[in-house]
Amino acid sequence: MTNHVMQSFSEHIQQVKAAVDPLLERYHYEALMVHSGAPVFRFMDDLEYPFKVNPHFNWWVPTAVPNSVVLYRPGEKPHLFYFQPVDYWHLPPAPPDEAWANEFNITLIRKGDEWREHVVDAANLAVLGNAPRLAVHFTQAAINPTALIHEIDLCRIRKTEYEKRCLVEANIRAARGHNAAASAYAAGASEFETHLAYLQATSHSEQQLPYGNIIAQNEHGGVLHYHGLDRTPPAQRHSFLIDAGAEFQGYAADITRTYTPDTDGVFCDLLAAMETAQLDLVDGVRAGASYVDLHLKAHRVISRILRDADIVRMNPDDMVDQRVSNAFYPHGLGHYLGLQVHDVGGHLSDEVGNKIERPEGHPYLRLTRSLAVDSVVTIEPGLYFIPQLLEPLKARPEVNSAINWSLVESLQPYGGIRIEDDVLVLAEGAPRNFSREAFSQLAQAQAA
Ligand SMILES: [Mn+2]
Repeated sequence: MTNHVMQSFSEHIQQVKAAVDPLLERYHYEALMVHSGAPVFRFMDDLEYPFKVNPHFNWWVPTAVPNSVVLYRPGEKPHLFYFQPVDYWHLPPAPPDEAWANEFNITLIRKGDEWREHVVDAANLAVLGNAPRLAVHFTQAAINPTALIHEIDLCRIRKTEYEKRCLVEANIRAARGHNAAASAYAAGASEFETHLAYLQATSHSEQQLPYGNIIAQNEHGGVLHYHGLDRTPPAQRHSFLIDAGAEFQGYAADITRTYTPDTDGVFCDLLAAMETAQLDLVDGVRAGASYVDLHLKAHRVISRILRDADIVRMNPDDMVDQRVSNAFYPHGLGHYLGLQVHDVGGHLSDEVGNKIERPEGHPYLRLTRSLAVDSVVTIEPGLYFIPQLLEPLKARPEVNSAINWSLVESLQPYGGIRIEDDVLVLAEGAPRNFSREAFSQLAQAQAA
């Protein structure tokens, strides 16, 4: 493990405890139990789906181990029941790493439910997890109580120093992959070959990626979650969109870049304009700023780009008001990032049980809160030429006549543009851009 990151782990655990203590008191729980999750088997099969750890467990323990439990009573050292079976079929989890083991009292358990005999006082216990066996041991009310989870999720929005360092490492790892993918594309690779180059450079197996790579050439860039991975490159190469991440101790990076082999022309101009727009939107990530406002600003900026490129001959504000920009930019500006790629809390109100609704006409916006110091968000504006979304505009005579359809058709083979960075909200001034920092760190290392 990276020393520099783990130096801040002890402080992280103290902060997690300090966040959880008042919540347990408020809701009258004597203790919190977090289960890491159980493997899920395929239907009528003895093969498991790839194991994904309960992020609530990962918030406490920096490793993805199944059938394990953290039991925490305020004022005490958290107790970790760590699953290490005697198993000659599978590689058992490695012993707890000394870099974090000191923060816990640790009992190694050999069987799935062995922690149960140690968790005696179940009456005032809050249990977080989704292992089916939890329902055998606890009442429905004890498992995943919604008010407590709401409040814990609010805590998880603000990242500790340890979490920031994990996100930095994840970004460096992802940037390595992106550089390799860009080189592969420049050398004429197919989507599939580019994907393999990405895995090699990040040293991730497919299952370790925080989300499935989106590696899209030409019109595939206009399929928002494209996972096709064509084995042969297209005869004519117009564009390359890659949305791919990496993880570090459970924390995710989520980066998107778009390239074209063209050296001039409308798509080149659009790409340059979107790069400028994205950086400007990143600069708007300030403590206290409304993410909804930032998302709506993205609509205005993209509308201006559409007008300047002579794609839509309309006033940019009218484009936004009449939802024309939604046909070119049909997703949200981004989301929280952390242990989950689309991290928790995006719509939570500070008032427990309430949510902050999305603005009308923007059903895919994943974040509606104002930005708090130490929260991490993605900024990922996009501009696409998606036939299913553009076609309905033809039925609106005034909009139809404002669109330069021949130009739109010439751009459809390019699919689209998305540029995405991972950004930390600072107390004052412009944010920290983990993704751009990662790319420049790698460029400097290469130059040295
Ligand atoms: Mn994203």
